[in-house]
Amino acid sequence: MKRIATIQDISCIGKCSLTAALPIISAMGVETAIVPTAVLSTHTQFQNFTFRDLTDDLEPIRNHWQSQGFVFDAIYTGYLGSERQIALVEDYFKAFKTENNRIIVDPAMADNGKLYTGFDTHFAKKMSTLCSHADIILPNISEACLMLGVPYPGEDAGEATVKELLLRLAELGAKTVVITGVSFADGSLGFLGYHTQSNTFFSYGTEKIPYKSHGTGDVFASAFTGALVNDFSVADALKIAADFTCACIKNTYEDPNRVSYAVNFEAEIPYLLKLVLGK
Ligand code: PXL
Repeated sequence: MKRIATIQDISCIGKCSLTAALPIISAMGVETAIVPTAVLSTHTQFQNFTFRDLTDDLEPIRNHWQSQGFVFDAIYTGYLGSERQIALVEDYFKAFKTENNRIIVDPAMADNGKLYTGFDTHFAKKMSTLCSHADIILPNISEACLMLGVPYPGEDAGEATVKELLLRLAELGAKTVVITGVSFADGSLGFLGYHTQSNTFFSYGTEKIPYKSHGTGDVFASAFTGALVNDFSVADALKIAADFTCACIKNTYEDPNRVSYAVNFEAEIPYLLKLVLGK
């Protein structure tokens, strides 16, 4: 069985980070080893959330895993709580990167041009160094701009602007850079990416649902990781992730009991498996 390691927080309520990654990647038939970086009562979009910092556990967990000789088909990181955590995650990359596996970094730290509570521009710069060690990075437009230190052009930034961001992100060093949440001229919403080795752009859009849900970046990155480890190409794994995420947002939008702080990804897991098994 394939196995990945994912390093991010546990938000007890909010269906993001590990509470999205673990069920989604496991459902795709991939063992999902987790490194919880913190335990929060909710994600940080709520007021007065609790935060149990687990930074001191990161090094002992890595040491123990190394002593046992564990290997991983991918290492996927999402929300990280501090610059120190980013440095400790770089040690995981050094310890577990092989010629045959891939590092996926989703620099989850901002949306709509604003950093999440608790982060500053220095943190964003540090996140860009983590991205430089990745094979594939998955920022949204806000995260891309914050890592590059350029002004935020808004969610409706045109393709030309996003392509410029991609070229600058590519200079950080990842093999494939992808910006998510891109609005296309035909009215669709999706991703625009750039393969550095072949110097080529690629893109994909799905129906734009008039609803913004929290945690969709984590759902996208998790489905992408699961599909990639299931031997889909980067481009096809990204399409699966986009189709699944779109279905999750649509499901949430159509749910009369929806909550704004979480996305209904569970209901669409059967659809995700159809996408993966139908290859
Ligand atoms: O979905 C990204 C995310 C993950 N983890 C925590 C968050 C957020 C976004 O707000 O607060 C703790």
